[in-house]
Amino acid sequence: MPQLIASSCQTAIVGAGVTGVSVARFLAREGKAFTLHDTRADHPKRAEIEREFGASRVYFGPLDASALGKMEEVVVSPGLALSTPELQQARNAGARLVGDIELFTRYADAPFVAITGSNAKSTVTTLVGQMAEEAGLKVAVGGNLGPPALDLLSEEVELYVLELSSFQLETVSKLGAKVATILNLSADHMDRYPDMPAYHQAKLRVYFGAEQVVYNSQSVLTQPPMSVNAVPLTFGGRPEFHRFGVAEHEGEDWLYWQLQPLMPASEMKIKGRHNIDNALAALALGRAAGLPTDSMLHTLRRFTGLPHRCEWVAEKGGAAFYNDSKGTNVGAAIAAIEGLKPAEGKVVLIAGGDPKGADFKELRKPVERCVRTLVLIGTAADGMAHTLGDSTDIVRAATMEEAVNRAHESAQPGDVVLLSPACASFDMFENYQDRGNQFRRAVEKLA
Ligand code: UMA
Ligand code: ADP
Repeated sequence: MPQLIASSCQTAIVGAGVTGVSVARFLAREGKAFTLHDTRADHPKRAEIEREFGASRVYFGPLDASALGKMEEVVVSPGLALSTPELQQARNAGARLVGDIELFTRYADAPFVAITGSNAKSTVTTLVGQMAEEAGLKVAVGGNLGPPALDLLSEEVELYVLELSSFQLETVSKLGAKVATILNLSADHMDRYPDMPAYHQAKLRVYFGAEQVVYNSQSVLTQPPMSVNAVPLTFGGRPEFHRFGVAEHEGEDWLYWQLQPLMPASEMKIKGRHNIDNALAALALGRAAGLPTDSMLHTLRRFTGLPHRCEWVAEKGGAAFYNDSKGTNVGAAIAAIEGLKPAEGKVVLIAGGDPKGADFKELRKPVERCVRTLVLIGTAADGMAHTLGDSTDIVRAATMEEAVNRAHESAQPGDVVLLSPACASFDMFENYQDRGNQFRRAVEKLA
């Protein structure tokens, strides 16, 4: 049915999820007219949203391309691909397609740090936020993690720290961050992008208009495509000029700034090689944002990590159980397996779920090397068994409780039992938190 929209309205918001609702509230506060659209006729919060914004400007069900095409601007939510035919038709008719991050850049007065990557975004974003707070700044942290960007806007804020997904970056033109980074790049969201170059292109947009850039010295794909005025800082690998690196000093691994040892990695509470990289990335971002080294190191010593990221849960029968439910792609699972593999024992891995178009063959080597038994759950189980079947022993489980029981039976004293699914959770669980919580409960039930 054609949507009759008042001609005075020049902005449409597409998507009535967390982002769309935050955009609508922001525009309402600014006294701007808008319409709000969502393709889901059965949107779980439909009644609530109609009540809040008025049923006459909220549209649920198929998008009306001609109504959207009459708008000056269409604010598209990250969960909806820009290739959606109605959005393309609207663009061809002259509407500008933007996202909430583009609106944020128009209204934010304080500088912001922009952090993207396939993995470690939330950990590094949280660390940089805590470092800024420790340094006494009024800081606001959000974006893909936690509160949507527009909800952070305040005149009081002195520094914003934003976690940005590739979906959010697709709709920014000239982001203009004070500091921008791609932390790492490995395949993810291959159900949304035609190929890796397309996913990479979206990530590279984080560097557009940045004053200062930080990238991963070990990954050429994280390098900015254009030159910037300031010398780029890098992180990871051997100590080097303009780099936060890692090297042995006094018999153990130390974090370094250039050629100067800063602190032993063992003083951090977060464990695994990947978390050393995360600490180095946060130091580089903090330095580029002007934070003092002392308060950054103090934060690193205190930070205990985020829930569901390589989180220690319990020790049962001599095996340590770790919840890495946020390990939702192959790169994350590899980092967790290699980071948590005990020197003597092996890893019993619980993996599987919604595969998001992933190819699991990169898991073969780490699984062969480190995994005693692979317990498979969810939609991806067949595909993973097909790709990894000859790399280790495979067991199937229908529920998280069964998976934990099978893993427990197989684990030897000194092993690590790790939930790092390399997949999204939506086929069996509400979200990754629900999956991690079910894992924890099942572990706690073990004798
Ligand atoms: N959808 C429709 N029709 C619509 C609009 C959305 O079917 O018209 C569907 C989408 O396909 C998706 C779901 O609704 O399955 C939610 O989409 P959304 O764009 O409304 O999402 P929001 O609720 O606004 O949440 C988004 C981020 N979600 C996505 O990018 C899918 C949240 O990140 C983010 O916290 C929030 O904005 C605030 O910034 C979540 C996420 O999973 C945690 N992100 C991905 C990731 O981290 O891998 C990128
Ligand atoms: P994101 O927000 O990008 O998903 P998180 O900080 O939430 O990142 O971490 C998600 C998962 O990524 C972790 O549970 C872990 O499995 C993996 N991970 C963390 N740090 C790294 C890293 N430096 N490189 C690769 N994988 C990592």
